[in-house]
Amino acid sequence: MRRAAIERTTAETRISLELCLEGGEARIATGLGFFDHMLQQLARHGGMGLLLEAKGDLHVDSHHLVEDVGLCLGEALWEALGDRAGIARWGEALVPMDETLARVVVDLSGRPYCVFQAELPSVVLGDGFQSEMAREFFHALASRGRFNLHAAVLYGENAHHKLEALFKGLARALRTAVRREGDAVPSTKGTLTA
Ligand SMILES: [Mn+2]
Repeated sequence: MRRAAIERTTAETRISLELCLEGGEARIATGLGFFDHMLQQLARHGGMGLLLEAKGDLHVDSHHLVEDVGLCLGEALWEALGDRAGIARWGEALVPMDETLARVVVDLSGRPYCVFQAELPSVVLGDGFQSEMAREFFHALASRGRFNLHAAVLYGENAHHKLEALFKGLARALRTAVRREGDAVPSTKGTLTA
């Protein structure tokens, strides 16, 4: 089973996370209902098991918590993938949600890079999730997960739809990329972790 557990405590957040790439239960509590909803999408449609408890300084705003969860999830993904032997490596998804269409493409290359293109209105969703934080989450995830992540909303109107389509796209793209197809490390360089 490819899995990893991360514990991270700072003056701003306290996070406990377990990720299993072979699936499993999703129990997610971040204190932000909308963020929980997005991470549930990621786990369910990504075929991942995800146990996450996160507490943060939400009285400041959602920035520290959302970014730090992204960092921890990225670190867990990096660890769970191990030597990456046999993985598909690339994954892509086009996900519509009503009037919105999102495109997410990943390369589990060992190289961090995030391109995030979405015109999002500056709004608060649910009990404190700022729409701007989606970009921070995607950047943190790609940075600590050391992979290329290109996420774009091609068109759409509703902020909830745009964000949900992005998270579902991320889920489907990762699900494809982490899938085992053989035994060899998929790189002419011979490694995806050096
Ligand atoms: Mn929804």
